[in-house]
Amino acid sequence: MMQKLTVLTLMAGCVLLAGTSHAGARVCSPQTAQVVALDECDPDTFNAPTRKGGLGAGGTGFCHEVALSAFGFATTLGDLIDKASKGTPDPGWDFEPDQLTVDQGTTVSVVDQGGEPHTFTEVAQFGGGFVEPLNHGEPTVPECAGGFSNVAVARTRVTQGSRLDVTGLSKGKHLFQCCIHPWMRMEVDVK
Ligand SMILES: [Cu+2]
Repeated sequence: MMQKLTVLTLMAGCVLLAGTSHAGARVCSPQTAQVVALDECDPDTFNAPTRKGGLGAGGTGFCHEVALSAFGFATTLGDLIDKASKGTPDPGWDFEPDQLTVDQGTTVSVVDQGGEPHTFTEVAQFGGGFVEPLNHGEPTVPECAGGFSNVAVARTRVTQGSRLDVTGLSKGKHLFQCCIHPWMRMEVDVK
């Protein structure tokens, strides 16, 4: 089900971008592999103009709280944190696909189709992110340390509707995770 959805989404994305004057060839080229970051947030609600303080107070509350936690570390995290702390994080928050095999030189292009900011951060080993209550006891991996105040982390951020291109990957196995929701993990194998 999720696989099918992803494929349809990618096709739609390709057509959409091909219609614009710039990025068409690049996005639809076989040398680009797409990854989709998914979450359970409604981007429209999240971005509602009624929001207070710029982070969706007019929205559902749920995603609003999670977003604030990502930036401020201080808000109640509700269901998401509850599930994460029990070791059963919400599977709706995910990178698709879970594994990708690409030729060297391929651009891995990550689009965020949820309503939340994520990061697509290469790590030596999977582990916790920088929002400790979401880590299920795993220590923060060094690559995520400092959160968005660390420019190396900030540059891997993918906000709702935006795209992050990862280029120059060496041959071998690469691990990527979200530094906010650390159960969002995937492997890219470069041939
Ligand atoms: Cu995330």
